[in-house]
Formats: sequence, structure tokens, C-alpha cells
Amino acid sequence: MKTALITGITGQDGSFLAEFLLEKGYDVHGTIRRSSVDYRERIAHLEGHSNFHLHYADLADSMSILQVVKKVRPNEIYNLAAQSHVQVSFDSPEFTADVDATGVLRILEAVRQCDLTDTCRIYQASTSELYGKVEEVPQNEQTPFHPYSPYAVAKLYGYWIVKEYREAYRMFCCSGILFNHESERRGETFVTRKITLAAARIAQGKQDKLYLGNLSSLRDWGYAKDYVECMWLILQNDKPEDFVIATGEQHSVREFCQLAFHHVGIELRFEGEGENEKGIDVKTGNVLVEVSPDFYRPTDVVNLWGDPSKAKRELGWNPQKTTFEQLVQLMVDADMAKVAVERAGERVRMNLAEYLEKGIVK
Ligand code: F7E
Repeated sequence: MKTALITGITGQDGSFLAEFLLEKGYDVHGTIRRSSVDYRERIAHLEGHSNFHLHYADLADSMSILQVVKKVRPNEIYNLAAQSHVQVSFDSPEFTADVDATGVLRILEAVRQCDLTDTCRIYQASTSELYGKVEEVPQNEQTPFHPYSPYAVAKLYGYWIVKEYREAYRMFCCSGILFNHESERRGETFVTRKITLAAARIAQGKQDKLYLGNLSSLRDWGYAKDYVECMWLILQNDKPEDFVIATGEQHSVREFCQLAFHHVGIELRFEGEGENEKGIDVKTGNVLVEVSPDFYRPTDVVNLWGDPSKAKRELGWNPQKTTFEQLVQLMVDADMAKVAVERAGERVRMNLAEYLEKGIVK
């Protein structure tokens, strides 16, 4: 039985990867950070599984990383933990650098210190943000990097230190250069989930308007569940190499918005430009989407489009397993159900409050 260690197991990718590896028969260990707030929602259904184990550790704390690597002695490490929000990295650049850059070094060194260099393979969650202010479209493994946020600069260090350890110590460590990957488990402040949740709330009368930043930004959006398979394939390869993981298709934030609203039965027409652009409900004439400069970034990456040919050819991975339309649909469906459940809960609470007041229930 193989043993895997996943940092960032409570996140979108970590939870999908844990499910995937458990199904493959792995013994799965994950690191979580100590916190008074419960953030284990995405993995709650896995707790209690005999091959699923959690450990307290923090990428900002080398002792804790060393301890967990020493205890678990994994065959594979998936380093998915990160401060992953690009906009947040402008407000917390030092923390982002500590976790997203030095954190990678801490993992690599822990493996070395524990004498696991020959037996432990390491996957590093790298990112299309490395291409930043893009120098070529679409982007592949040869495209020059031009990081364009504190997040991307930190991730660039992670990419290079992995390459350095691979060459200096012959370690099997690789970076997956993943383009945006989304799902019903995506955090609510990333643009796709912000849109699908708002579309569901607006359709069910729980929200009036959605405020967004740059509507013209272009992304290559894939389904996170398909991408975790590729992380695993990268570590099963006969040689340690870096791969671009993307769908090979590009869409704008505006298009994502139109499709998400379409799935809840609202047709949107966009009018105006820049800060004055608005998304209008074709049927009612109501303005449902507006631009707020609060969501603009000091430097924004606006033209990401990945070329997954190498992953397709060498790993046999299918980049189009879930189409863009299917992705938007599944996210909207999940948020429609979530909002419906919240509304039902509200009605129960309102009825209960009324019954208590009238003395119908005590
Ligand atoms: O923004 C624009 C925003 O925050 C996408 C992370 O997983 O993928 C993710 O980074 C685009 C940007 O993701 C809003 O300006 C417009 O151009 O969903 P996002 P991201 O920055 O691309 C990469 C691959 C990673 O590695 C990261 O960890 O959408 N945008 N209006 C907006 N973005 C947000 N968040 N909110 C808005 O209201």
C-alpha cells in the first residue's frame, strides 16, 4: 500500500485528491492548521475512513513539517497548501512569500533531512500565474515566465527550487503548472464561484446585484476533479518533469457570467464599457451585474490560455473530460441546491419563532 501526504487537504484540490487516492487504495495523510474556526467541511465525509489520517502542521513552521514527514514517511507528497488568492497576495505579500515560496523549500528539505530522497516523490502545485503578463498565447512548458503579482513571484520561487532540488539531489520532484480549475467546492471569493453563487441567489430572490472587477479578463477554466488525476499521473511518470495542465480553451469573465445566469433562467445583455459596463436582465431590464473598482488588482493577469499537448501526449490525460459548459452547469446546479436548502432552513426558523411566540410549541 502506498502512502501519500497531502498538504492543503482541506482545500478544493486537496479534498478531491484525497478521495481519488483513497479510491486507488492509498493510505492518505493530510496536514491541517490549528484554528478555532472549523474549516474541514470539504473532508468531513472522509474522517473515520481507516486509511485517512490528519496531522497538525503548517507550511510556515518547518519543525511541524519535518515532524510529519518523519512520522508518515510518505511515498508521495502533494504540496497543495498555499495562500492561493491572487488579490489577497497584494495585501499580505510577506505571508504569501513565506508559505508559497519558503514553504516549498521546507517540504523539500524535510524530505532530505529524513533520508527519503530516493523513495519519496513530490508534486508541487504550480500555477499559470507564472506566465502573468503573458509573452506568448497559448502558453506551454517553454513559454517564458513573467509573474505579475506577489502570489506569482512567490510561486515562481517554488517552481525553481523544485527544479533545483531535482537537478542537485536527483529528487523526483515536479511542478504541475495548473491553469484555473474550479468546482462546486471552490472558495466563494474566486470569480467563478462568486458568480455561480450570486446567480443562484439572484434567481431565488436572495440577492439583488453582483459586483465584479475586470469582466474582460480571459481564463482557461477546467474542472478541479479532472485536474487532481493529472497530479497523480505526473508522479507515476517514469521521469520527473513539469507539465502544463489546462483545457486548451479560453473564455472571459463576462462569458462565464452570461452562461451561469443562463442556467438559472436569466438572459444577460452587457452594455457600456469599463467601470460603466452593466449586465442587464433582457426580460425585466433590471441591472444585475455592475463593475466595482474594489475588485480591480494593482496588476492583473488578463490573457491565460494553456496548451495541454504534453500532458495529453505523455500522460494520456484528457483535457476535455469536462467541458466549459458542463463545468458552469455543475457549479450552478450545486449553488441552486445550496441556496434552496438555506431558504428552507430560514423558513423553518421563521415558523419556529412564530410558533414559540404564539405558544404553539414550547
Ligand atoms: O480571478 C477577475 C480577476 O480570483 C480570475 C487561483 O486559484 O487561479 C486562481 O487565480 C480573474 C482575474 O482567480 C472579479 O481580476 C473579475 O483576472 O478567480 P480569480 P485567479 O486570480 O486567476 C490561478 C491559476 C491560481 O494559481 C490561483 O491560486 O477574474 N475578476 N472580477 C475577479 N476575480 C475575483 N476574485 N473577484 C471578482 O469580483
